[in-house]
Amino acid sequence: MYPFLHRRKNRLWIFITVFAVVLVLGYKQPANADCGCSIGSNGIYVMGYEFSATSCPAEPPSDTKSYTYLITPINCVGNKITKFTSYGDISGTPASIISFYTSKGYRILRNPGGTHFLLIQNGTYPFTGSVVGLNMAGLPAGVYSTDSPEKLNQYCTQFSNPIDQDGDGYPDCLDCAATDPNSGYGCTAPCEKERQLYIEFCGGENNIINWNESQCAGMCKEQNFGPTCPIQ
Ligand SMILES: [Ca+2]
Repeated sequence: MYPFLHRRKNRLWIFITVFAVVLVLGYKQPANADCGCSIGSNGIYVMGYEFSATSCPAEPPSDTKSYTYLITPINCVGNKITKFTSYGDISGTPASIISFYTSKGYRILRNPGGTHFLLIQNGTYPFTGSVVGLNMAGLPAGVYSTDSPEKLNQYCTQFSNPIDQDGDGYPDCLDCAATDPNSGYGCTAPCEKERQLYIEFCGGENNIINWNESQCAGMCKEQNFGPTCPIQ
């Protein structure tokens, strides 16, 4: 057998094996189930504020970089974080916002980059329900995250920038699959492996984009490779 063909056959088996493993392990629940809430035992549905930065996080992320944030008062309506009205915007660093609002008693849920905050009210009429799966009852002022911190990359109510191509609330720069509305977090590693293997098998990304069937050896039936891993 020609060494080239032998190598190609080995690659085919590696491809099939890894694809099967990725399919089994890489399946994720749709990300759109997030931005959820529930009302607590005191019946208070007024939650506080959502702050959504109008630009992407600094690289590397920094809590001392200044952003402009849209301010949205939010309520919990029908188990969804819902816009109540608009308050315009504010400029500041993640550090300054955290410092100011914790001093006012707020419980702050933040994304890793510091571009998205949910400020949950406390005091006389505290919100005691859950926010993105986190139970707020009795929680003191402070900074909190969720079990998967990237869940909080999903903006819940309003924003126009950064761009969100698939409309799932995760801006492109915070979305692990920017053209798949069912994937917003938790898919980077398996998707990237799957994508790289696909590109390698087909002898380069151009062969996929231009759909070179002989290079792809009959393995690649669609330009978009599976529901969670589009070629971007
Ligand atoms: Ca998105």
